Amino acid sequence: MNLNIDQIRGLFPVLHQEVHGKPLIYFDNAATTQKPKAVIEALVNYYELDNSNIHRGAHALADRATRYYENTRESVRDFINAKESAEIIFTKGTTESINLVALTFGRKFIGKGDEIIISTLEHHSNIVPWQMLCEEKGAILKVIPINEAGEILFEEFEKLLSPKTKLVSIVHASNALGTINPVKKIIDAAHLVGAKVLLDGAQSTSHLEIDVQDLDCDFMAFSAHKLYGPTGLGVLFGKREVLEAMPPFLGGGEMIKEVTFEKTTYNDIPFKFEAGTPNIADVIAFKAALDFIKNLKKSEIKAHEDELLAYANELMKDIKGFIPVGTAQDKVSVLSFNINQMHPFDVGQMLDARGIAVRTGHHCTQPLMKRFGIEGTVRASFAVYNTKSEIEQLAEGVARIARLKNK
Ligand code: C6P
Repeated sequence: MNLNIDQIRGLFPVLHQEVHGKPLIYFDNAATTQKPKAVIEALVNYYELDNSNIHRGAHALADRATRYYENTRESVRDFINAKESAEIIFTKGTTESINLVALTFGRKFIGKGDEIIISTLEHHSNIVPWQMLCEEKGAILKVIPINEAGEILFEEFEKLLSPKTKLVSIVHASNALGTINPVKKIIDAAHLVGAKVLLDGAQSTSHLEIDVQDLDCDFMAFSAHKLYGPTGLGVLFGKREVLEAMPPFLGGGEMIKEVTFEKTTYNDIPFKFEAGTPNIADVIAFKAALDFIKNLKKSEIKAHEDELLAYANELMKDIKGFIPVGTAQDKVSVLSFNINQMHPFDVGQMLDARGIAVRTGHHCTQPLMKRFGIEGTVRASFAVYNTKSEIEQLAEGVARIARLKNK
């Protein structure tokens, strides 16, 4: 089956507008994807028909809202093939999911002299929480180096592993370069020394089939807003036995079984990690995003995006002054580049004037930019609703901007 991209575009109201008098070309999908009508309608329906607090009301609206909320949990379980929906915790996003692990698992199980391994490719969200934990506990942060293409050096990773390694926290697909890490191999090697593994799935979940049972990761963190879903919502997957061994994250309503002034007993997972009234509306609407992806099939989405990336590379490679950054063999649809002697922000502004939305800068990966000796890049990231004709317009824009500089 070939995807009908025109039909898919019809489902995204935001795409049909002009910016600076030009039709919008949205290539900032790694920052956040646009939302299909079904997601927007689910939000409106919830507030118009079902708005109610969940898990505690004795009335029809509360029952309905609770059922829809838990339906999404089941959809997420299915989406990543977790064993049970109790292993799915709703958070504010990837950032909060990673911090949750650092502040609960990390505080309990990582101590002085223990080691945490991350990679050069990490987003700040997967660096800073571990630095904070290391500072607090006297633990040590180790970093896997990468090659010029932006691929981790697996042999170097193996050298870093030891019985002192308590956690490997690694990005599945890089937001800045698109590199897909060999996570299955990484997880297997980490488990051999008894370390747990957290996957940062912020950029992989919208492009790649995810099976957490097959991967055997202990944790996976991702955000709904990069998956055609609402902002302010994320997921932490954790294996039951690991989640059960962890202390709670925030204290408050919902995460308890019984409270007395002397002692509190905690609720079962996943509720132990969901204190307070959660982001009910966005959780409910997220199901529509997951259904959208499921209906199209991930493999079809990936095939279309791969084709767009290959076409972009083909059109750009001969542009004088075009410098690709991140040329890994295995990539998601991220094209990061610079134009000789131009500041990425200036390039971004000139593309914006043509209606083309890209992201510029360090992409919250400053150590990675430093590794390449650059301040930042221009990043065009593609989603299922992008077209070859949009890629042609990007290439034409880049060629014109590069010519201006070369004059
Ligand atoms: N990257 C980008 O433009 P939040 O903000 O919590 O939803 O996701 C954080 C995050 C963590 N890891 C990776 C690999 C990411 O790409 C992101 C978000 C966006 O690249 C915003 S900086």
